[in-house]
Amino acid sequence: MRKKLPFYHLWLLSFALIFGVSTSITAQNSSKTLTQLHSKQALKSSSGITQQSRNNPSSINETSINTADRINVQDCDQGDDSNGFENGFNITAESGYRSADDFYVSPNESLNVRSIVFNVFANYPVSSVDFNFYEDDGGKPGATLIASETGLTPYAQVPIGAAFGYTVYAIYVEVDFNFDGGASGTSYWMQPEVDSPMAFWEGTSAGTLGEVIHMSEFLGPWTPDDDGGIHHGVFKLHCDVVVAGDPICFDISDTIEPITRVVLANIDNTSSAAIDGSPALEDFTNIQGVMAQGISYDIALAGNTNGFLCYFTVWIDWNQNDEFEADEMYEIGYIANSSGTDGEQTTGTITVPTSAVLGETTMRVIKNWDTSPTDPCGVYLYGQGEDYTIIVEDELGVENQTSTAFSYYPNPTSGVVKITANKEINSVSVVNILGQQVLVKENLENGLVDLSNLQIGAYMFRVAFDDGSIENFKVLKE
Ligand SMILES: [Ca+2]
Ligand SMILES: [Ca+2]
Ligand SMILES: [Ca+2]
Repeated sequence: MRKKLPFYHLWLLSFALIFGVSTSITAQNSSKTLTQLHSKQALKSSSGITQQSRNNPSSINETSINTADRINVQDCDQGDDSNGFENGFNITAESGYRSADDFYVSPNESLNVRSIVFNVFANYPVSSVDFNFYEDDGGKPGATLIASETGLTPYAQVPIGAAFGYTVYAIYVEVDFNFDGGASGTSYWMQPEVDSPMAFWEGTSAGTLGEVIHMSEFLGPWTPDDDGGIHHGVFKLHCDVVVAGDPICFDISDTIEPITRVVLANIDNTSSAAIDGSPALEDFTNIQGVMAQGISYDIALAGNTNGFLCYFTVWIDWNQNDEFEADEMYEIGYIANSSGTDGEQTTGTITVPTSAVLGETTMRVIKNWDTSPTDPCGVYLYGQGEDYTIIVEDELGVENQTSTAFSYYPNPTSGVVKITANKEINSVSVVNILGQQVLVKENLENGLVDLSNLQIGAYMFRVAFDDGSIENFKVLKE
């Protein structure tokens, strides 16, 4: 099993503390480790997850500081930006590890920091934040603690992405610290700690502000980050209390186990079955499905389950308010041990509400390991999302276009039922009152279904048309 459990992390943490397992901590038993995330895994992540293509409204995308221009920089808003969640450095309180990064106050300036924003990999929002500040001692944190604040409650923790099996949060903390630049400018070191089962400060190799992250293990000496000595912490120091950015909507934090086929109405879309071979949220909004108010449609979904059991849920924004609400959600079902190309599928029915707003709207399909997804904007460990466009049409308009003219007779019948429709019938299935399917017809000759071999009783007919619509009716066999 690969389910992540907080106590598992705590156990590992204890293990690490007792046995001194360097700084590398197994984040989850799917063989991922996060430390200091190893470079190899950082590479795997950057190749597997297309960070650039993702809508990543990171709040930390403001002005970055060029250290060469330090004398003239604005001290407010300094810090380094996210670079696609390359790496993480342990800042879990009481983990035995400390991570610190530096900032700078210009000569004859006093920097009043009123909010600090920093990016953290964690499973959940953190409970509280501590900040310790040290003087600079020749390019590393000095021994003297010059300022400290503990037990701070963030005023916002915004999910902005996912990596290494964790959600990435932009954490916003209101503070009131003053730092003096002195006559010739001064560097200081900020050491954040967070109360969390496991949390890592995002590091970027594209950072430019001052020195790289320095680490100290079990109160030992400070040394440059032990994953190459190239990573700066992702944070910003602000001289006002900044407004939190928008959260990301949907992501996969560990492995993209893809949706491989979606069949609904006139949509029949096949996509890559390769693990980590397509984006977490695949954009198929150029594909338009046409559905009519009040009509029911069969849906069939397939995917690569990577040897596990995966559930599918579909949302359609019927009221076109750009949100997927609970009454717009369809939990379709699950498949297990499917390659995504073996024909395994889960099926269901989606009935367009008669109140659905006419015109263009969005459908999201989410596949998730182990549990049926119920959050259209969630960050999931294993799976994929796909977005499509749905055109909602007026029921009358569709009937005028396609002239359903659907009928069946005789009813009751002693043998044959004749079905007529002005559109192509794909299949007919007949189910008895016990719910057992007793008859399936793929190719109807003259629309005739013969019940003469069946027992007397009531039967439910389900007629699926080539355009994806369906008709259900009951026939009595005498
Ligand atoms: Ca730095
Ligand atoms: Ca896909
Ligand atoms: Ca909606």
